[in-house]
Amino acid sequence: MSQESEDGVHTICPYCGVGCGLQLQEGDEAGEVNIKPWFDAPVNEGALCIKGGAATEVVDHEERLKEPLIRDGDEFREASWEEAFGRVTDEMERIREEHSRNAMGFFGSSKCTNEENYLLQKMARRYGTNNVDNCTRMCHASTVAALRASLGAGAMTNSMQDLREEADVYWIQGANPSEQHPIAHSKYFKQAALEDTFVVQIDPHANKTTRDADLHLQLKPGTDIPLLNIVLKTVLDNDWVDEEFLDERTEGFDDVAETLENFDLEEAAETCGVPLEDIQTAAEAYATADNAAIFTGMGMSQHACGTDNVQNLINLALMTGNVGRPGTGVNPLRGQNNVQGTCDVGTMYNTLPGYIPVDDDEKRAEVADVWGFEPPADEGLSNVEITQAAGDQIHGLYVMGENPVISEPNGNEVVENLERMEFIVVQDIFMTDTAELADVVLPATSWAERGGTVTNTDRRVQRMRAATRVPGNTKHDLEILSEVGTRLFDEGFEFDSAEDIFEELRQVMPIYHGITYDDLGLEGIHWPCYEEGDEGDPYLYEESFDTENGLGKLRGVRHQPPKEVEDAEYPFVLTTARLEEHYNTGTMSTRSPTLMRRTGENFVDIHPDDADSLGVEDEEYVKLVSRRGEVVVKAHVTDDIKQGVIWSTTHFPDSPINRLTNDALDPVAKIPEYKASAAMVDVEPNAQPGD
Ligand SMILES: Nc1nc2c(c(=O)[nH]1)N[C@H]1C(S)=C(S)[C@@H](COP(=O)(O)OP(=O)(O)OC[C@H]3O[C@@H](n4cnc5c(=O)[nH]c(N)nc54)[C@H](O)[C@@H]3O)O[C@H]1N2
Ligand SMILES: Nc1nc2c(c(=O)[nH]1)N[C@H]1C(S)=C(S)[C@@H](COP(=O)(O)OP(=O)(O)OC[C@H]3O[C@@H](n4cnc5c(=O)[nH]c(N)nc54)[C@H](O)[C@@H]3O)O[C@H]1N2
Ligand code: SF4
Ligand SMILES: [Mo]
Repeated sequence: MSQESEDGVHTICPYCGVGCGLQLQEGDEAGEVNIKPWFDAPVNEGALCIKGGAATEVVDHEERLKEPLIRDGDEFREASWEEAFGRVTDEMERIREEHSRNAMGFFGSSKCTNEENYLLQKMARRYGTNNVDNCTRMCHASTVAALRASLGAGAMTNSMQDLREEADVYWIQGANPSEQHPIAHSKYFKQAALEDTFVVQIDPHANKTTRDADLHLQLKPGTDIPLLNIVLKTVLDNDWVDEEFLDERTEGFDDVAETLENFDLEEAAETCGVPLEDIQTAAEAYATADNAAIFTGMGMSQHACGTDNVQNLINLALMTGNVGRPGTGVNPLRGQNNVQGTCDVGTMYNTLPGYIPVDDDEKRAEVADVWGFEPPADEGLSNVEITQAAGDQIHGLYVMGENPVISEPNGNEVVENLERMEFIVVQDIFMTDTAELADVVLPATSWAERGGTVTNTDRRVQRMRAATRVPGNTKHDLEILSEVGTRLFDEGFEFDSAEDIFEELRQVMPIYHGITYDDLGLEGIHWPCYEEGDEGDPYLYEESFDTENGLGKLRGVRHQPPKEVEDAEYPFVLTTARLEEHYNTGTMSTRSPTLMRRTGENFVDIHPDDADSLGVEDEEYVKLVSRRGEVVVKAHVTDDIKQGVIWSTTHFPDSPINRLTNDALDPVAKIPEYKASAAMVDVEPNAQPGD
């Protein structure tokens, strides 16, 4: 309470990973809250984007879930918490007895705090399974895999502040920070771009980030590896390699050199659909800058070759010595407000809290000492794999704050599979398309109604604080998990507060070990923070990498076309991405009047030449069809998109684009190929969304 003042409480925006601070003040009615700027907020100093500014519109929304619901035939009926808890624990126990400990899956939530996710993954492991995961699997899993293997930590190498002050070049590949991380962009990167930072953007779609770009390379989706191989070869051929850095701090360069030996520059440029000279101009700008920084996003990560895509960016950074200094590095801007933290605390099928591999016997024993039970050593299934195995290996699912029916690829199959599940419990703040398939729906409190910690994109752990009373019969995610855990296992799940859980969490997580609630204060602390009083590191790898031998690892990679490419029947490459004014599966943003005012329905961007040959008019409804499904959306005829490519969004559950996307996975990180499927445009007169 000490942080409260008459201006309300200090907390963190619930949308993206930038981690903007804001102040919340309670209104007269339960659930009613108002936003005030927090001018000293460490990340944003009072600024908010359109989503942050409208964030309270969903807090006291009339459609909030307020009572536990239990399925009764095709309908739901309201139930008491006692009945709902009883049903959840009975079913979980039954599933383990009738099938096995690995017949349940658990989805954590990057909308929830570190403490809540910590408790969820602990519950999964106490149940006996590592089938626990979060939305990072659909997001930056491949980035994290490549960064961890080659540099050591699966996070931004640098901080927004040093990137703003020191970088001479921004290399932005497959990311749109101006719209997806708007305050990071307006407060940090745009300022630099307006001064003298040279901006290269590599994206099939022009967007607001393009306005600051000095050079936009409009490549065909799925051709990032050949584009980067042109860059690497150009660096080599022109002796722009940082020999000293390569010799002293890296290994694996020979492998890259070998990959590029018989590499045909012209042919590769043709594959990418970008003029060779433009790629070479970009290469020169990056390689000859004093400090050059890479930003990487979903355009790189969401491919079946996502891990290799990011590895090639790491190859570029290491070859030119652009890591380990302010203004450099390889920087994934993380997605949800707490996706970084959700991964940090071990809500993943292969790592315990603090990125301890589940099969590391020694470290697992240390965790077991604190937990009082041994977590399982066998890797679990990822969230997409859990859905794919529904009805076969997986019979029960605990979903906290995810919406796989709309967010996972090949959505028709997701629905079919979830319908085959014996038991699903969904814990959410709204009735979602996933909750519609559940047996029990538990109403959670929202971000404005509870406290805890979240970790933003540059690894800053910050406190959220409750601003308002709890509406209806909702409960905090933490209370729900604590109750379910205690009923199932008696011990290990009783906590009085989020801080109590944090105290346990720091015992098993060396990278958070030095952080306490008191020290977090209003500024937060960057991890790694091993001992109390450590300041944390705003940028990583000054002296050495966090790999076993301290060296950064290069590895040559070759072009791998998307798993499904266009053909006579499905002649377009469909790629999917985001809008500034909407958010993921739209559960929150489509309920926000301010956000709906700007864009109220889904659409597809089609190049004018393609529209001409199809006979499509601007604003006309068209049916998009792939091998897996179809959806009706409005056509936007625009040369923002590359010819031969069509571009749509995931935000509108009424026209769910994931009914079309391909569920091919990256073999290392298991991320789906959301950014390239083959599709056709069917010009049906009078088609309407929902047809
Ligand atoms: N406003 C808003 N902000 C958000 C979100 C939101 O939904 N709305 N979601 C949050 C989340 S969860 C995440 S993960 C982040 C994501 O933030 P970003 O990483 O910026 O994600 P996207 O917009 O999906 O994709 C980025 C760009 O990749 C491009 N692209 C598509 N295919 C390719 C390709 O093959 N190669 C290349 N080089 N580019 C390609 C798209 O055109 C798009 O401009 O945003 C977070 N912030
Ligand atoms: N085609 C395509 N598909 C994609 C992507 C893409 O670019 N293209 N992007 C992928 C990416 S990057 C991501 S991150 C995923 C996102 O996929 P999801 O995580 O499934 O989508 P969200 O809409 O963020 O779902 C969050 C859920 O949490 C609920 N929620 C909000 N606050 C709380 C809370 O306090 N407690 C609880 N219990 N619940 C809460 C929301 O109502 C919502 O239902 O989508 C992926 N899907
Ligand atoms: S940039 Fe992200 S964290 Fe900041 S106000 Fe906007 S949505 Fe919220
Ligand atoms: Mo994401």
